[in-house]
Amino acid sequence: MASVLFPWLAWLLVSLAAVYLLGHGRRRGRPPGPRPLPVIGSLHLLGNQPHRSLARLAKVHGPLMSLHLGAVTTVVASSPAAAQEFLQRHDAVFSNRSVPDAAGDHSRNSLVWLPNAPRWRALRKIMGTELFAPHRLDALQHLRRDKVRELVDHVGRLARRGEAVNIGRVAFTTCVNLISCTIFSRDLTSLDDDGGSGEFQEVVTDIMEAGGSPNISDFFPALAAADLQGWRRRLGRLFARLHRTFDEEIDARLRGRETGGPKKNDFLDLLLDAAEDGDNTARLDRDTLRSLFTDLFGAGSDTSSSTLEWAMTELLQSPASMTKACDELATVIGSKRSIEESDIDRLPYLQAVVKETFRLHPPVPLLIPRHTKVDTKIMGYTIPQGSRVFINVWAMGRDKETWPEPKKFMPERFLGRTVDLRGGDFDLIPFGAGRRICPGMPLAIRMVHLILASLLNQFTWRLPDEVERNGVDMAEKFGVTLTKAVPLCAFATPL
Ligand code: HEM
Ligand SMILES: *[C@@H]1O[C@H](CO)[C@@H](O)[C@H](O)[C@H]1NC(C)=O
Ligand SMILES: CC(=O)N[C@H]1CO[C@H](CO)[C@@H](O)[C@@H]1O
Repeated sequence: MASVLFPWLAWLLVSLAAVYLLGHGRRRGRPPGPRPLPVIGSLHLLGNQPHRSLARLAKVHGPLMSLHLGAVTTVVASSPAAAQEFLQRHDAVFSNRSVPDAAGDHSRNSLVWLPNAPRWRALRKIMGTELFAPHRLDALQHLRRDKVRELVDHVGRLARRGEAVNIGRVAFTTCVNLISCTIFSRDLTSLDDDGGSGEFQEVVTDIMEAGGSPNISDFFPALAAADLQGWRRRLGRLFARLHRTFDEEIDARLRGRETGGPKKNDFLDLLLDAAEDGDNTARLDRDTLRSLFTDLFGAGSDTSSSTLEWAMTELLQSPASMTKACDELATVIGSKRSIEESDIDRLPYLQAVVKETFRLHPPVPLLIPRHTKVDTKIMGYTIPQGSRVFINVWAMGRDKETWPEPKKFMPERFLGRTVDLRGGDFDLIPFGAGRRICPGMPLAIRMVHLILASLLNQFTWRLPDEVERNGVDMAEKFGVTLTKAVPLCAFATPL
């Protein structure tokens, strides 16, 4: 019997090995993934909702998967355990970015794209110990309080005129102004002047969209110099417009300082002070300031306002949660008083609403891509040098292993258990984790809670009738930020 079977078995083994070697020869030891096509690899599987397609692929290939996107090996982590490997255990190895071609010159001075080297570390240090330190944020909170009062007044005016409120739009303007108060002690846009803020919003959303769109140059680095689709040129123009605005602020402040004007102790003053200090590692020249401000507005405004729009969208479709959030505010604050940033600690249900919103609608669904120059072993697989690494927090938020009834908006799930959203708990990492964690997180957390609480504490909200009947269109638009494709408009009634 054995003699009959042997040649057949041998043939089977040899051919299996051949298939294996031909198909996977270049990917031995790498995380599993879809079989690539010639040239494009698996690009055709990505579509225009990459976070969703990658989540579907991860269901087949597992929480640590690798795929060829064009000429670039791309590794995707889709579970808390896999994310932890990259962002905690091997954080140092993966703390460089994979820089999209469209970033162009901007990446040379940008906190977001600079590699983990002394200059980036010096800039991060200024962020952590100066700009976003709690005492600094506290010192400027009166400016943010004024901006939120303006928002409430503006919504009140719209309510009296019977006009619907475009939540994303007003939230965006308010977030931009909260950030610009914190940086420049001044507004950059206004709620009433639709033209001006419209333009600023357009520039920032264009930058976010262009920055997030998968582009030929990023999958075929050899073609990047040609900038085939013109994204680098287009973004270059958008950046130039922002830089003009920032230059005006910086020049005016420098003139003021020369003539001995009073210090404002906002971010700009702190940065100008730091620039005058001897230590030059951060190299705070004009180009760097421009890039830094571009980063802060770019990374801070769309992300925060999109969170607010999704939070309101979910609450408007979940009356029980809306009632609980409003009852909590009525009990703890009362509609007579405006919310302070220090009140947030006393609003556990509101915090749960924000966490639940981050779980279902993480503003940065794949985090910002990491990159490594060395081969690294993770979960028994080899992550080859040169890989681009995505952490699919969108998939993690909807995984039924971690979250019972994952599709349901249910803030209560966060009441019984303590889940930290600041990078300490890998189940929920909307801000990333490790060395590259979002440095603006302390400001973002204040802004989002403050604005949401103020909108809920002063008004009751309802959807337009036809939307109430047909349901809210929940479609997403993928970019660096995952925004709502159809803007949410709702009617407010003052309490
Ligand atoms: C809801 C609001 C926000 C969310 C969800 C968010 C999320 C993120 C995420 C996921 C990253 C990448 C982290 C990683 O790679 O592990 C990031 C990076 C960054 N964020 Fe935020 N962010 C928000 C608001 C802000 C604000 C308000 C600012 C500043 C004003 C800001 C400034 C930055 C900067 C400068 C980086 C790059 C850091 C680096 O590469 O070293 N973000 N953010
Ligand atoms: C990160 O980038 C820097 C500068 O390009 C390089 O020196 C360093 O080796 C990189 N680190 C890793 C782990 O890839
Ligand atoms: C190849 C590719 O996906 N190109 C994209 C580059 O970015 C723009 C902006 O969203 C997309 O429209 C292109 O399809």
